[in-house]
Amino acid sequence: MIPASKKLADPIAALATPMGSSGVAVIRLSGSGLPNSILPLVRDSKGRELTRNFFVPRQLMLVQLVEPQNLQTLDQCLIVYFQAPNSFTGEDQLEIHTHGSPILIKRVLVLLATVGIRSAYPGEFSKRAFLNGKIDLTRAEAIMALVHASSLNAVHEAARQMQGSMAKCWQSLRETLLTILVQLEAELDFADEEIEFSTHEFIINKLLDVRSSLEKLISSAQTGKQWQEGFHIVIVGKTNVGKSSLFNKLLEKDKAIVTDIHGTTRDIIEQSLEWSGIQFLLADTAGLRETQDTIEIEGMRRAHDRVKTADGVIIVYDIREGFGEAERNIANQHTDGHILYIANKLDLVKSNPLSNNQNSEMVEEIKISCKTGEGVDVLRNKIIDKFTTNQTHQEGSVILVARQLGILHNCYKYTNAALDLATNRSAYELIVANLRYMLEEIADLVGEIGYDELLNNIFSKFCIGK
Ligand SMILES: Nc1nc2c(ncn2[C@@H]2O[C@H](COP(=O)(O)OP(=O)(O)O)[C@@H](O)[C@H]2O)c(=O)[nH]1
Ligand SMILES: [Mg+2]
Repeated sequence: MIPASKKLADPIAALATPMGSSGVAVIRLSGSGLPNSILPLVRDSKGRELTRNFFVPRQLMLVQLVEPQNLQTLDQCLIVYFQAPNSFTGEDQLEIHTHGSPILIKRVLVLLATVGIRSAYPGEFSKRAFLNGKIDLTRAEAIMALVHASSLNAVHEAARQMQGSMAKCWQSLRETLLTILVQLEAELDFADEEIEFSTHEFIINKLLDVRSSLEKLISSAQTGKQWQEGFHIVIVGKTNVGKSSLFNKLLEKDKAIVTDIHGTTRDIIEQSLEWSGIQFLLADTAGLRETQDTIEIEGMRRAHDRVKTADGVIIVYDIREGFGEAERNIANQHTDGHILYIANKLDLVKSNPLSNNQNSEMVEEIKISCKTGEGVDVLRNKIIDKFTTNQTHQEGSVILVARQLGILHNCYKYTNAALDLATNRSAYELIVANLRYMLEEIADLVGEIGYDELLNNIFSKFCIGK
């Protein structure tokens, strides 16, 4: 059997940039034997053979890539060498910067395989970085989050996490938990009877600290989720008021069908878009009216559901009819109060002022015309303002992958259980158990790196023989 460490260093290669025609493509290599193993595939700019000394760490070297059988040149390219352990993976690493030709890239990958450098599995570089202690799991996940970021805010957040912001949070939580655990276990070992009152107080206070940090994290993760996935905005209103026209206008494309026939839109039509670096998911819905049509009824049900869960609701009505009961009913379903009232078809009142409905209820509305485009820009800015304020992406708000969010919720559950037990001054062994569950979850999250050191560190500060 190959020893684990040997297996790990097995050299791998992968295209790090998207496959397609481009100025430059980067092929990444990692593992043992580099750069020696690629020597048959490279020559210097004059066509001379190279030795491994040619590759000075962290310097871009100009080389020719050649077919090893007939030395035919494939490309002139740049190679940079990162010497272990000073590389992303912690292994010897190379980056080959070729021109971005898909045929060339495939050929290079085949040639690399012929010299014993196989194609990497998805995520294998990051996995190696983790296994070699270069990054913890939260940082590995931050790299994924950065690659898939859907807004500028998400990019900033991922960058912070790559620098270890989440790892620090978890680490500090872990330290607090360990402090409580150590104190409690020591007392349980040495005390014959009751736990001292001061210890009891200490445990309660520390657990309250833990709970409040967890609450902060959970709430900022919820905001973070919106920044990552986009703010969900739904357009609702009666039929024929111009919802689909507005949807198209905001998207600046003709996506939803617009006709003067009532009940044209039946299903929810969605489109994501970005304004000022913020991601939105805009939804057009079936108009609300009395109908026997089964499909339309289902469409309306879905529209109502959306109103309840959306981050923002845009209620559209015909300016000539004004805001009435139907619109008020929709507004009542959305409890967060993130609603904009849009009086559409302004052009028609301008051309016929008498058509304005005097019975319209007073609401703070934005008057627009989807036909002329008047007011649509104002509305767009209002959407950004209204639906994203109070949710400003601050330093503290975090975007967590589902796995981390799950662990956060579990920890919250265990902390509450421990607090209940501690308040009753009973079953301290169960508090210990809850603390241990949490520590296990967190260890899963960040990996076991540094666990022993951390324990030693905490024990060294703790005077057990008091
Ligand atoms: N005059 C005028 N007509 C509009 C305006 N917005 C939409 N319409 C028309 O109203 C009708 C219904 O529009 P549509 O967007 O399908 O409404 P929906 O049922 O709410 O989605 C269509 O004939 C549109 O051309 C507007 O601002 N002014
Ligand atoms: Mg429609």
